[in-house]
Amino acid sequence: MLPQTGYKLWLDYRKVKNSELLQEYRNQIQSVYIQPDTKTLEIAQKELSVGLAGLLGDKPTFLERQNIKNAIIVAKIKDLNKEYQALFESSKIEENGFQISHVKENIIVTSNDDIGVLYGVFHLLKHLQMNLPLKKLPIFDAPKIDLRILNHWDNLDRSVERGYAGNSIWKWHKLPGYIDQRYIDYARANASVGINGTVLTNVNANALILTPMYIKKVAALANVFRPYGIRVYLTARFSAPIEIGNLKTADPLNPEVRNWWKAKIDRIYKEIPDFGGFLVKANSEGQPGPQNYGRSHADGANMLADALAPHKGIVMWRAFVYSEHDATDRAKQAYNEFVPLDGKFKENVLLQVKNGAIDFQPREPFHPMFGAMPKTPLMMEFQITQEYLGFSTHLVYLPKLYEEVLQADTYQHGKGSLVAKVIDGTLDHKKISGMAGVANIGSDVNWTGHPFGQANWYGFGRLSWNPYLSAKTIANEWLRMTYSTNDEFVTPMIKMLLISRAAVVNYMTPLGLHHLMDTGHHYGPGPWVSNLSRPEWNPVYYHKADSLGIGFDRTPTGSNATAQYAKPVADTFNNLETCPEEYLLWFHHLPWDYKLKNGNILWNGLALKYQEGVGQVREMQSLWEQIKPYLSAEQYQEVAMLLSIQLKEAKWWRDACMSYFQTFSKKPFPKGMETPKHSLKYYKSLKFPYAPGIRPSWH
Ligand code: BDP
Repeated sequence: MLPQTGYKLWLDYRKVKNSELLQEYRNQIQSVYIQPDTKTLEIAQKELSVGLAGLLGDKPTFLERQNIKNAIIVAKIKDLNKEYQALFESSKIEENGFQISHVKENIIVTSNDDIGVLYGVFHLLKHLQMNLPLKKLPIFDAPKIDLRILNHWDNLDRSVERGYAGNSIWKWHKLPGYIDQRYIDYARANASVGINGTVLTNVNANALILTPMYIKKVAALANVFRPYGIRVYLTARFSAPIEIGNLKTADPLNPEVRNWWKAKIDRIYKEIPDFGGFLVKANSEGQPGPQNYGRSHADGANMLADALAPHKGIVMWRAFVYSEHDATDRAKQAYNEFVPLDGKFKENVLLQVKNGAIDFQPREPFHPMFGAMPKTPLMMEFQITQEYLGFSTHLVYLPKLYEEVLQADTYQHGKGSLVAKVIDGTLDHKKISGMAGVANIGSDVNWTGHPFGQANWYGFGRLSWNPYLSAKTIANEWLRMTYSTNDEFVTPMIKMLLISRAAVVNYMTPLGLHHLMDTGHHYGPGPWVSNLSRPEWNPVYYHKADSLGIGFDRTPTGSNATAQYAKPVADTFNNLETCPEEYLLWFHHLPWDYKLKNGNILWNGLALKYQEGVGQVREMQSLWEQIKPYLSAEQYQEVAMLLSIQLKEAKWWRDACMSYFQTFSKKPFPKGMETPKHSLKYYKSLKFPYAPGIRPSWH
């Protein structure tokens, strides 16, 4: 038997073990009707063939007629037999939505469009993979968010910024002639969770991707992805007209610049008729942008939007901006910059906003822009790759983080104005909606480095389809599809996934601390770092520890960042009685002997939170031991090794941070916290010059 490499992701289609259920499936769905008259339906047919063969042990029979019994009938509504059509026409299936129902001893998978049919097929296969009884049908489902997009921070030299799973999967040098099987498997995996777009290149963009040679390569990828319902997008470097167009300026109001982009975009659409559009990082961390010419973000975005509009392309303009020339709290800067522009963007512009106002920390309160731009479609940007979360070494189940943000209440229009409703566009009746995830995918055999990183890709896809799903539901699906349907396996594993996010928050940045990571690579702790050129790149900027206490005062006595939230939210955060303790030091600077809700003083409470994080990793280890019998030796061993590194590093975080903070608090470690093994000097001396994921120039 080949070792389980993880390459097949959640689409392993293992044979159903329960013999009664297997019999039920075999009796009812051994044959299939599908007319593969489009590429998408061909893919659906192939998936059914592979999936049913795996799950039932025998290849299904494909039939030519619909008047059959005990079969799966897969077709668009308009291609169903008249008698079936009548049943589905009235059910008003939305675009790319599907319905799976029992009709006259058959199971019908249908939709108005091919992609909806393909999604339905994947959904039916998931139902079987999870070993659910067929009587649990019918199922109606449709995506609640229009754009469900992966962002690859992949460079043309195949390095991946913040990538921890090997090189980029895009083999630019061999494209367009050579189509790697990975492209197909990637598209298939994405389609299985409803992801319908991919930005192929890094937000720190390279203008060369827009040259004819590269556009041909992009077109080849677009051709692979099209039948899977996936559109291709690129990052646009704002200064491209200068760099590859020989113009003297990239001023968005300059007619020559506008013409250059128009011609460039028209050319792209000649090669890629369904090109999705651009993702742009402008005037952020050294990237060029409209402000270089005294223009606003709206001027820049609208210029591209105008050129894309005739082709139905869109602009995703990133709101991740902050400036070293701006002395205001970094957490306030994006809001200050963009909220006054609400209503000024063209219809095909979305602002892409990170989940929190700083930068993909283990925990951040939701970004205040989410409650503040009723006239502009706001896309969520989550990070799937674990830049600040232990790379692909630590097991951290991110849907828990995503769920927390999506369920947060902005109070924009009173109670119940959830971030999820901002994102799916329902809160202010937006015409277009989107969610982006910074991919954790690379050339590693198992795609994501840590085998459990796959759950984060899967979970992002599911939440971009339906932002109201619970992290627990998603964990249950992924575990059953990927590993085993045995409850004795699934129950402890759900527990492990759900505590993993709390664990990382506790052992890295508890009680609202943030950005304590060491320089450049962002891997281990570096709370002492204070020597970087930009103040807001230094951890000391964020924790503000001193002899009196610790934390960032963002209330009206401090930076007043809380004023960017709706009043009920601001009031909750401002008031120490009501501020959730998980955000305490995000919003307040408090004395070391401040009394926490459980009666501990802050210093002791902080230490015990770090300790709790370490304890949670131990708990994850013991849960992993418990499910050993359900795994192959390799599967068990791989994660067991990673968990023991995670434990070691959780202790490292605790010991380094607490030893450093102790230089201010001057208090002893409380009972219950294990004593650090090394001196602060030792922790400060640790260096990781070749940690993965950073730009070569930063080494
Ligand atoms: C930060 C990363 C940096 C990215 C930046 C961004 O450290 O590599 O370029 O975000 O999102 O988290 O633009």
